[in-house]
Amino acid sequence: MHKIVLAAAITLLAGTGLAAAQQASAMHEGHLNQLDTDNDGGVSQGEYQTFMTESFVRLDRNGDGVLVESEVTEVFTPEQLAAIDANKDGRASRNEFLNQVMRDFATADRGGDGHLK
Ligand SMILES: [Ca+2]
Ligand SMILES: [Ca+2]
Ligand SMILES: [Ca+2]
Repeated sequence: MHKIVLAAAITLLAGTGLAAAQQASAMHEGHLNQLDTDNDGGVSQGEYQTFMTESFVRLDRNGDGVLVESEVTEVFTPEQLAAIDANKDGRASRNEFLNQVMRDFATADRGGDGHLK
């Protein structure tokens, strides 16, 4: 479950917007290359955070700075949204979203060097 947000964002990047949950294990080299904006062969925390911030903006259709279920119905299940919604107010703020995705980054960064390769 820890890769849910990354998988959903990659789905957004790919332009499908559907079936993110089914693609939770689909983080392969081609996706990482798209996040690797300086082409150094790895995805740094900064590259990851930049990408995820852009993803948040794309998801937040009404631009109010929070994601509600109707905005993310195509990429998150209600359970996934609840996992992001740390303060349980029914909405995922930008900080809650970024906290979750940076935890995902740390989990995925098995080498602990701050880069995903
Ligand atoms: Ca890079
Ligand atoms: Ca919104
Ligand atoms: Ca919240």
